[in-house]
Amino acid sequence: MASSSSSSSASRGAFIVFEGLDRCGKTTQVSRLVERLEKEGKTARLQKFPDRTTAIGQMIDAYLRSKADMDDRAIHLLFSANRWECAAAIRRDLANGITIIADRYAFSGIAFSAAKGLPFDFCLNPDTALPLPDITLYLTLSPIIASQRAAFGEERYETDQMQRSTRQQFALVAQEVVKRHGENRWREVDANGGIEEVGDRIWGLLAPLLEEGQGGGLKREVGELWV
Ligand code: Z5A
Ligand code: MG
Repeated sequence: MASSSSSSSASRGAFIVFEGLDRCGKTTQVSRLVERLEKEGKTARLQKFPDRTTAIGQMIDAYLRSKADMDDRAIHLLFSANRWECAAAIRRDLANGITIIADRYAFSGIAFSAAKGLPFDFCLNPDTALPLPDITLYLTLSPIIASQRAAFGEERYETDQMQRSTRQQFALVAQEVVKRHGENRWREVDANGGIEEVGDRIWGLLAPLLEEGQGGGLKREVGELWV
């Protein structure tokens, strides 16, 4: 799942998160970005959330595939715990100059659980002080196109009602990120169009951050989410 290699760079890696509703193309774009960065001589690692390979991740996987039921708060906390068990490795790799590209993060955690009716603050709090992404790219796609893409509807949250309500919650999450961490930390990307076209949009948006990193500008500490 992960792609990585070592780095001799003195500046830290960038922490880039992809978010968005189902089938908007996150996994496709995350994989392409890791490849493109490595071709350009940067070191990068893909981190998927949920990370279904850990013991906690396997419980989440069973829940998502409707093989197990769980209390809404309990599953929410497991998604958060799944991020916490990866947090030290993310900080370590960033410090070693490796760019981390995350396929979903705490923002999905809030949006999906709040869409089920849990209080927004309850959904936000367990992730407080996780590594703060340098930028989150929120991919937007027409719901009709998303629902026509391969495998939509196989997992628990893949219903029109849930997607609509999650979209509303993502808008509130975006406001919270901008309020607490500034507008540069959250960027919307139009995910309509071909894979390459969307990839070029993403590359264009990331250029300032990646150039800053190459120039040694990413020496500032990795922040703490919501702090
Ligand atoms: N969840 C949660 O509740 N709480 C949390 O804290 C977290 C997650 C972290 C599983 O996530 C569920 O977990 C998810 C949120 C919840 N719920 N739902 N529903 P996941 O990340 O494992 O889900 P996934 O299975 O990877 O699906 P996805 O992420 O929704 O899809 P995607 O990554 O955005 O899309 P894709 O796999 O890149 O592309 C989908 C298809 O479209 C594929 O056939 C591609 O080849 C095609 N594609 C991609 N881009 C294009 C373009 N541009 N044109 C045409 N076709 C394209
Ligand atoms: Mg995906």
